[in-house]
Amino acid sequence: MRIEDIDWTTWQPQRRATLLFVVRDGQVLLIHKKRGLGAGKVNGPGGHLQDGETPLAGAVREVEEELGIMPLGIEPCGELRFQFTDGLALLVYVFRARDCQGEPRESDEATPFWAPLDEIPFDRMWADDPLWFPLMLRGEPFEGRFAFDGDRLLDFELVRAQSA
Ligand code: 6U4
Repeated sequence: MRIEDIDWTTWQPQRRATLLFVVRDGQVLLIHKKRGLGAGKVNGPGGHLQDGETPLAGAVREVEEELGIMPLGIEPCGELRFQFTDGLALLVYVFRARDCQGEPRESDEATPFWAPLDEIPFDRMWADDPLWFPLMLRGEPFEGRFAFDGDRLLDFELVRAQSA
């Protein structure tokens, strides 16, 4: 499956989800994800949106549920559209926060850790992450489209957006 094989004008996500990265003092707050889509991988805290919830509200709720902290100074960074060969169509809203209140703690969904910005463990993350992470860290809005077969990245298109 290639990006140009997908009709993005009619593409509709079955699920909408969030990712939020707290970036502070030269480090980014990541998690070892314990369950759900991407279990076993390193990622940011996040999860799927509830009915009627805005992306920002969902992102804040997920960080609070997974790590027990309140993100502060949140900015939207980008949108990622994933089409999986098994039919899953997923839209992910990415946010960045400049601080957080409270100490991140482990939950049944996630084990948190701070990673120095020059030691981000991309080999344990989704294959698309190294493509857009630098834009997120620089605060440059982006839009990405990705074709996946399981966790194998087949094809992608990544552009800078006017605003996230
Ligand atoms: P809940 O129960 O809402 O926490 P969860 O399984 O975490 O569910 P789900 O299944 O909607 O959420 O999956 C979406 C989560 O997985 C989001 O946090 C984004 C993340 N995710 C999925 N594919 C990804 C990918 N290719 N790259 C990436 N994150 C991805 O960086």
